[in-house]
Amino acid sequence: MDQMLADELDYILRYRVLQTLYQPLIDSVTSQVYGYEALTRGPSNSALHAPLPLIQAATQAGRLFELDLICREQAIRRFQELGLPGKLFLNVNPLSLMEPTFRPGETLRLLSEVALPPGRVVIEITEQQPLDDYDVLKAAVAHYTTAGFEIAIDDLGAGYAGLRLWSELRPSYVKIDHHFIENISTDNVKREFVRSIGGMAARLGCKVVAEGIETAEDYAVVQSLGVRLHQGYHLARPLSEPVRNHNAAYVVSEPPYIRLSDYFGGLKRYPVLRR
Ligand SMILES: [Ca+2]
Repeated sequence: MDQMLADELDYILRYRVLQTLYQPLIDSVTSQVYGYEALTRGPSNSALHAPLPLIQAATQAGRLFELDLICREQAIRRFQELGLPGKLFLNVNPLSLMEPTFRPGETLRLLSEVALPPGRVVIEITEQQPLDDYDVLKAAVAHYTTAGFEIAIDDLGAGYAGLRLWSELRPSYVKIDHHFIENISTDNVKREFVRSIGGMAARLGCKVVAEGIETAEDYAVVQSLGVRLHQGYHLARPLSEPVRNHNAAYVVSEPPYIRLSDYFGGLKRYPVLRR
């Protein structure tokens, strides 16, 4: 990794210059918000703004666990500050769960500090990360489920390990990757794929989330296939102060993004982390 990027990462982690956005999951039966997925962004003018380069840089620097923990902490604190309803879906990198420095009590301690019961938190584990040690992951996940958290398999169908993870981890949710949802209204193969995931999930007592719903046509098809929980730009964008009522006719405008240059030279005044 080049030095500039390493410095930028160091800066972002040190001063926690990260923003948490929340994207609602909508329950199509009640038309209400079911919960929110927390999504993290770096500063808007940084090469590490988008999640992927940020995660890649942290992985290369051996600081993935640190990044994960900061993201999680911010997501939980802000969720409670905003008093958001429903469940909080947190992306947790399986590699970070498997890191030797992983401290399992950390999240529980934080939740009790902000009085958020673990039963309202869903840990999303992506299937996109190649894994070689399922036993370690299973042990980490068992810790969470014993403590009362729920588990979701994220990006189902995007990688190679989805069905294996599903059978090993016995999640409460599977989130179907947006690839299978986009243009489902005109694609029979995608429709059959989603239909069979729905059938399998129903028999296993697992809830299905369709991600990446961007059009009314796709939304109608996914609903007709019996998928109850939905997420996507067609329904609600990720925002730092997201909608609470899905039917609300207002749009909350996004506050200006954090810019790195605002903080260089003015670090002391920067209110990054509310403790
Ligand atoms: Ca996710």
